[in-house]
Amino acid sequence: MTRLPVLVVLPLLASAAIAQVTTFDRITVDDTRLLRSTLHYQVGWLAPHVSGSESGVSMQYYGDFPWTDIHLRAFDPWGRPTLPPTFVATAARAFPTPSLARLSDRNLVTWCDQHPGCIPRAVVTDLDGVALTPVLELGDEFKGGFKNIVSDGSRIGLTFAGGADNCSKCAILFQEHDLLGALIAPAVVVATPPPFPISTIVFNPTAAFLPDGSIGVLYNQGNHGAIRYDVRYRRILPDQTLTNPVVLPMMSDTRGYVARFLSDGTWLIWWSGYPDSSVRFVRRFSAMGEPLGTPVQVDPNGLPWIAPDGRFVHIWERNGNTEIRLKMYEADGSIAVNWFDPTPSTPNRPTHAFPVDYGPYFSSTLQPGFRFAMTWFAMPVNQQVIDVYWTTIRPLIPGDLNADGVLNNFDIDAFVLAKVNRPSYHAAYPGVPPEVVDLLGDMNDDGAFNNFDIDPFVEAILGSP
Ligand SMILES: [Ca+2]
Ligand SMILES: [Ca+2]
Repeated sequence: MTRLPVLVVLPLLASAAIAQVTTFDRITVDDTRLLRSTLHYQVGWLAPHVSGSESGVSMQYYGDFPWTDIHLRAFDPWGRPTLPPTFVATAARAFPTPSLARLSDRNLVTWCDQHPGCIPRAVVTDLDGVALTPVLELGDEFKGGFKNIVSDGSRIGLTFAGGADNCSKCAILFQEHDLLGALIAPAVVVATPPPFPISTIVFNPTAAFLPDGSIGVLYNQGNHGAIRYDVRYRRILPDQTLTNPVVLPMMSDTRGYVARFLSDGTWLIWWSGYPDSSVRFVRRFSAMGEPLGTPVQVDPNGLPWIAPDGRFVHIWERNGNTEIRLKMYEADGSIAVNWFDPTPSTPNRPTHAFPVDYGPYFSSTLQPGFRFAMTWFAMPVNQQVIDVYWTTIRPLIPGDLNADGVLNNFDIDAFVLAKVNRPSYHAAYPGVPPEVVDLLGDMNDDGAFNNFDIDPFVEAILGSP
């Protein structure tokens, strides 16, 4: 999803004066109702990178010229800002590639600093953006970049695709830190390519802390000339020794693979096929790297974001990157919501008006329960101010007035309270945005929450698990 920040050539007029109010609306795709929230503002900032956890989503980005000041913002799961633009640190050079990890109670703000190559630096902050550490050097021997940041709640793991002498695809490394960034153990070299053929490379690592105390690391290895790559898997045992590499039963093209270790203790791996690069698959694998089930073919368009519950979203920049489309999948690979445009149209901006050369630039994350969050630029041609949007999409479950993601008996009291005494409802459910109550209570889909919704609510409750 990364894209070179070519937008910098444009004058960025700081005009943050417009009110920043999150608005909510409902969109319907086939028979699925979705709740969308939108925050729109106009500022000069670049290279956003977002990361989510159960507690919400944080965004790391660079402020106005010269684009060395690193800032944070944060949002609750409804898309409302919880942290205004907050300065964190200054990088030594402009556009140090951001890579953020939001944990349950803190942010690991990382960037790839200085030329040539990359010196990985980081600051740990709390969720209010207050730095808990000075700027940390995460090691300068890698000359590569972080590819993946993971945490089990007590440790932070970083994978690098790097190597000596500024070689970006010569080694896969993993190193482990505590929650304040202190190194726990020296970096482990997980993979280096064999000396022959010379064009063999290793890259694209993904790691996870496994339930048995070991660390699983996936990576691509293959021939750069033939653009065919294995996906390999090794585990780092608690004594820092490595298991033998397992070659997983798949071959990928240049798009490689995308993987996530799920909360049920399995890997979900998505890959782009080889030699037929027009096909994409997902498949489950055990924590040991054993294939489970059979590969499921998914849409050939887009790249996936995988949530910890195994649900995933294909994100497709269609028509020469002028449109953003989403398609949502259940954890078994079946389609949950077909392609739709998540971007709202505004009076100032015709839908999909991305100038082809400049956008859209966006970064996104997916949390369990199909909670998708995305920041994106929309920049109509000839307009000298960058419109920035924060858009969230989540299933709109009619009747789920306690907003726990399911409709059941526990919603009865909340439904009645919302219907008969709205102030008491807001007091009892302060986490639910007042603007979405009428959307949640509209059982019969007529655009209003009123007495005609009572019977459909009762019917839905009787039919619920
Ligand atoms: Ca509920
Ligand atoms: Ca209604």
